[in-house]
Amino acid sequence: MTDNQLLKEKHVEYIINLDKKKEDFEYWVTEHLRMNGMYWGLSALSILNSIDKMNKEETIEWVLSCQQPNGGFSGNNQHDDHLLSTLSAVQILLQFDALDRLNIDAVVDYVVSLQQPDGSFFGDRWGEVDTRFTYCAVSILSLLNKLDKINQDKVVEFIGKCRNFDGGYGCLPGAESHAGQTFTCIGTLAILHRLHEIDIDTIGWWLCERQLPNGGLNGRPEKSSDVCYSWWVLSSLSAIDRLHWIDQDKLRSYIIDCQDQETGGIADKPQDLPDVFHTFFGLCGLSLMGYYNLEHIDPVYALPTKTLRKLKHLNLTWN
Ligand code: GRG
Ligand code: ZN
Repeated sequence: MTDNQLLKEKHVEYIINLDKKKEDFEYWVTEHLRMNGMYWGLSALSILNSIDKMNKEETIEWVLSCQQPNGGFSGNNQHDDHLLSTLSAVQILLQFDALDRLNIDAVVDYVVSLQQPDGSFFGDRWGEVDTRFTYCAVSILSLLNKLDKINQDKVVEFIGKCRNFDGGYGCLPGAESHAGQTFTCIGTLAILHRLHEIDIDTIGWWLCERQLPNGGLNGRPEKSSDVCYSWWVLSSLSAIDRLHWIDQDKLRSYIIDCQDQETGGIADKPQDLPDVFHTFFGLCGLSLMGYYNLEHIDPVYALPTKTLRKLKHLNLTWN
């Protein structure tokens, strides 16, 4: 147990040192996910108002070097393109104010080519379908002001098929409700300004029932709490204006207890080892709840609100 202190400086240290841990096993097993990792780390620094601690030019060059001939981005050099890494690449460039250096038309063609007749999206050329990929596609096109290039009604129709009786959403039609997938579906509907078409109170209840007696949130019934649901659940509640349906002070204490007092960083559960994914999403949760004077993160785009406000074409109705 700790007092309620957020170890801001230690978390900044933890993140900027991640790229120096090249002797670690974990560094190499996550090598193909470097683009996602870079987005989590950079965005965590943004929330902590320390984005200047990152080597801007070197990072931009590396991101641009991962754009493939088909327009999509890979997770690292010598890997294959995917919608997941393409969204992270756009999110990184946007935070560095470097979208003008991106071959936007190629990205848009890539995303558009992955939409299927039923409105769903493949994640890449290999044809896996998942509501995560729908969210990535819609977020990318919205950030680039190119949503008119896809069939948005079909997207909404497909998302509707992934909704379950409990109000939550799965990765495919008929799949179990999961908070992560619920974020992707609520986020997609929010971006397309179609949230008013769903039953907000039913999904609100399912989401707030994710809080456990220890204050943490789980991702579906009977599962244990995990800090990353402080994003997947809380962002969804925030987008539907139901953040006050959970006990925020108890969640704050849970996240604080997951900090590593020595190395900095936040873990999935108290006493576990920290990682950049849970560090970012733990900070996101605290930011959404308005604690510690953190930079505000947008619950739908998972980017700092101040960054999004520079994009005049966006209409952030949920903030
Ligand atoms: C820009 C924030 C952002 C996201 C991009 C990748 C993506 C779009 C969304 C991922 C949504 C998702 C499915 C999140 C859940 C991740 C997670 C913790 C999965 C663990 O699932 P299980 O079944 O864990 O291993 P539980 O907690 O259910 O035991
Ligand atoms: Zn987790």
